[in-house]
Amino acid sequence: MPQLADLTAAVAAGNRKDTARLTQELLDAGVEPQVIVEKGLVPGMSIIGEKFAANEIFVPEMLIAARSMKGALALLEPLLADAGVKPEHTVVIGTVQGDLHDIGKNLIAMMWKGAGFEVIDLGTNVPAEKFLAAAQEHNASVVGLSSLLTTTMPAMREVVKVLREAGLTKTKIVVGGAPITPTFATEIGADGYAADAGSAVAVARELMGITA
Ligand code: B1M
Repeated sequence: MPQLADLTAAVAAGNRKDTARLTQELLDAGVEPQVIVEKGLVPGMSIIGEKFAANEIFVPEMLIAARSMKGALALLEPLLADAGVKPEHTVVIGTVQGDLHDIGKNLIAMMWKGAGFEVIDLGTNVPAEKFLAAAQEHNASVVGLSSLLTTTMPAMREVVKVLREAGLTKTKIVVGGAPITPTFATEIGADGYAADAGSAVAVARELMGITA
């Protein structure tokens, strides 16, 4: 049986074929999809991030690693997102304006689907007005905002401001992403902060008052 560390190495090497093969082999061996994500794939992206910060690799290598991870996530999505229940709550999610990172956001979307929510994914580089329009159109219970860059944190603040000014009383705002902290979430007036995909489910459920 392959080890999770082999998968981490394949992602970090940007080896799309090996990443997909090892993901499938780990699944076949009975390893939980969430474990594959958290202990196999995500650490590979962390290695990439460290190497980029140290100028050992550049944007093209980050892109290649991201493609490998996305290939693996495509294999895992049906398992992570299959709730088997009729959704009662709609959530809107997107990466804020100026930011093109979507792997973490996609993961949260999959987990929210898996938790039984209807997910409207607005993609990346989403302006505040688009979040507002989608929240109104779909009568969203939650709007989820992702930001991976310190430079796009102000865009997150702007979305919260626009949603608040529009007076959406029912809609809760959940924020997350590598540079986001609970303190920042409180400061900009978000209702919830989640550090990762697992806690994003817990936070959304709590805000919707789902206890069972
Ligand atoms: Co970019 N990038 N990148 N990048 N990139 C980072 C974020 C960086 C930390 C790398 C580094 O320097 N170490 C750095 C940001 C520094 C900073 O602002 N402090 C950085 C930079 C600088 C840049 C560019 C500016 C580089 C350049 O052009 N010079 C550029 C910006 C482009 C833009 O957005 N305008 C850029 C571009 C790219 C690529 C396009 C090449 C590619 C993205 C491909 C894609 O997403 N389709 C990329 C990548 C791959 C990364 C790293 C290596 C990996 C990101 C990732 O996918 N991680 C990243 C370094 C790192 O994160 N260690 C880096 C895996 C993913 C599962 O984790 O997204 O953190 P993450 O999501 C987590 C949590 O954050 C949380 O849960 C997720 C699951 O656990 N979470 C939420 C995320 N959203 C949430 C929402 C929630 C709740 C939780 O509620 C709604």
